[in-house]
Amino acid sequence: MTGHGSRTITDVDVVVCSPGRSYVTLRLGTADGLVGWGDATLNGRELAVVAYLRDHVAPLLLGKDSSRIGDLWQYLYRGPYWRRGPVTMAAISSVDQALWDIQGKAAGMPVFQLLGGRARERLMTYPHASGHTVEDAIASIAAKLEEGYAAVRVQASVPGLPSTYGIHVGDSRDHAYEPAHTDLPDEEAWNTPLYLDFVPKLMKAVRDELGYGFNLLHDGHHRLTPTEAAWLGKELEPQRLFWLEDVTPAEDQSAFSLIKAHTTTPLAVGEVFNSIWDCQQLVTNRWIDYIRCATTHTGGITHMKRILDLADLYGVRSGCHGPSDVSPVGMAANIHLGFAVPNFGVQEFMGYPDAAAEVFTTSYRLVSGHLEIDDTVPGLGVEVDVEAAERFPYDRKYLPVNRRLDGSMHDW
Ligand code: CS2
Ligand code: MG
Repeated sequence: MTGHGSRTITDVDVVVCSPGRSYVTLRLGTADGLVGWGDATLNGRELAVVAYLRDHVAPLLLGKDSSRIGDLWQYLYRGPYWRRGPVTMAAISSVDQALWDIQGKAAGMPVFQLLGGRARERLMTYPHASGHTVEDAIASIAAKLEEGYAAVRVQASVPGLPSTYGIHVGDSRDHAYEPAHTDLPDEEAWNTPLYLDFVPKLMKAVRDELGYGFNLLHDGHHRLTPTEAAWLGKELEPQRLFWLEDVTPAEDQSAFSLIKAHTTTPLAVGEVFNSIWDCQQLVTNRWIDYIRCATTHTGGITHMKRILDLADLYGVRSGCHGPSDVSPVGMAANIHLGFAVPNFGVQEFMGYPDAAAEVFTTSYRLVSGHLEIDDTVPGLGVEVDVEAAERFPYDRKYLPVNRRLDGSMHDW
């Protein structure tokens, strides 16, 4: 639908910057001067989404009515013949977020008000704790609990492997810590027996030392077979985890039927999903407990709301992906949903490099390990300083790849 009114989209820009991490941010402007921001960051493949937006989406948006959020979503999803996939869906997500941002600004309301209004005072948040030894990992969790967090994810170096993904170097508040992001992919080594031997010992030591008064999480990064995952879930039952994440690659959704049949450890998955169809069997068969999709990669607020509504019918709660490679704009979209939906579970919040704060300012803030939001700021509440962004030109980085000890490729 072409728009002729004040809400007509008159300009479309894509801002690419790397203030410590790389971010792709869509800017939509309307005839009446409103500006909406959307996150289109696809870690390690950023420029593919930039091209999709600039070359194929921007021409379609100019002249459209920005208030028709649902119809524009359908237009971008059904229109191009080719559906889904991370590049397409990250692009659609950013348009959708920017349109909700504009809608909120036009209404003078924060987006969560448009989604049904505040359902809770603050969001439980989990950070990453890690260590090269069990003792270091426990100290890292203890420091997070001291800060007020009620939930903590823990990873530790697997003895016998030269390196383990997700372990911080230096101060864990230094978000340059993911040593993983390099000019060409690092090669990491993987060995399942060593991992399966270690993780139950790690989790038992954590509970023995720190007790059961907080929510404990662990991420498997898609590295086990369904049978191995079922064994690990059973083994960890005495440690009463909040969740065990990404135990196996989830292209094969039915693999989770086997895992779920064998363990009461709650399961979370979905950070690499990009549509409701990736979640459908997992949710409707009750094979998972938490759905991890991020608003940035799963079609924006419009589509995430549908996923979370479907999930709620089956007792599945949200646990939106929130690493530092989802930008503060995408994080805000997760947070507005989190404040409004009935089935909020937890919000991952890994934090951002200090330089990111020069580019993005937010109306949400972290207070004692929980997220709060300012009721008075309309839209998504994130402003982007484009001049500051220019000080941080795009810097291509890769995640590591993962090889078994015999040299063959393993899952991420
Ligand atoms: C991780 C991420 O946050 C998580 O749960 O799995 O750190 C992930 O490795 C990165 O987002 C990859 O882009
Ligand atoms: Mg993960």
